Amino acid sequence: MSRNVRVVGVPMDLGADRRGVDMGPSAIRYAGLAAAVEETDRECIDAGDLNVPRPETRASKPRPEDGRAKYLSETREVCASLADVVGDTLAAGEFPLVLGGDHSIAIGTVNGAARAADVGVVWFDAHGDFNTPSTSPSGNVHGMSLAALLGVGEFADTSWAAAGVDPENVALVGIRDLDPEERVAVRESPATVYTMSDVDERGLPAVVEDALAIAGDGTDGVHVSLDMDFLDPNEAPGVGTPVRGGATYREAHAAMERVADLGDDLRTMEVVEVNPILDSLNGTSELAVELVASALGKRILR
Ligand code: Z70
Ligand code: MN
Ligand code: MN
Ligand code: MN
Repeated sequence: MSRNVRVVGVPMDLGADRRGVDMGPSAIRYAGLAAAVEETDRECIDAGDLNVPRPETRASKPRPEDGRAKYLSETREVCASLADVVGDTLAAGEFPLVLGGDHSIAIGTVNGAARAADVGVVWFDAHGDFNTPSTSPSGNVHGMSLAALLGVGEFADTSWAAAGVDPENVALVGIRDLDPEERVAVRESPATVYTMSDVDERGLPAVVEDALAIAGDGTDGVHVSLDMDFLDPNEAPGVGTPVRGGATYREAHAAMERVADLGDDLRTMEVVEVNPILDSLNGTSELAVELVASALGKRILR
């Protein structure tokens, strides 16, 4: 794989309560993203950031038609533009690398990725992001994005799932925090869930190999969605919703090295939920950059 990388920043924090993830794209760039990408023998082109409305300029109370989901219309608009940028980037033969922002942006990335191809998804996260407006305890869309993409519950009648991703081709990895009704939805879904218990039993590389095989089975390519709270808070303190018991530094690198084995079948990637305000000296962004480099094929012996 030697497609040039086009970086798209999405300073989105409409989908999360802990304000600060909107600064993620800047922090990841400051941590040396372009240089790290270029070390993998690709050109790194920066497309800048998409426009995202400031929450202060909008009503935070959900519209009656949105149930408990906050800023759902604004999120839909940003995700529609992101899908266009990702679709155009792929059409131009480049590799879209999307920087969040909160995890609601995956709705845009995956819709763009799936525009001209059949894609599977591997979702690295502490959380399932499988809530719907009626099951969400918080009303935050970043906890609903995978459900939206797969047309779960009330999302079945919406355009969110336009991507047409087959849940059989979706695997979640690193899961350790599910809300009660979310747990039911995720168990009912044909998507495969690898919890941290599976990781403990089998080791992360073996779990990731299975997850990638599920996403790649019969599809044209794989989208990798990396929520930085997949990692343990000791490694990645700069995230909005830290959950103990996550992947270690070395496990996360090993996981991304398996991702790199996909070669050209890795169609798109996004890194989300970096919160520089809660971070320690930008370390979480530095780790995000390292993990992107591993996913793009950087090796210790080169
Ligand atoms: C909770 C909710 C969530 C990410 C937190 C949290 C969801 N299940 N997702 N951080 N990335 O509010 O729905
Ligand atoms: Mn998430
Ligand atoms: Mn998460
Ligand atoms: Mn299929």
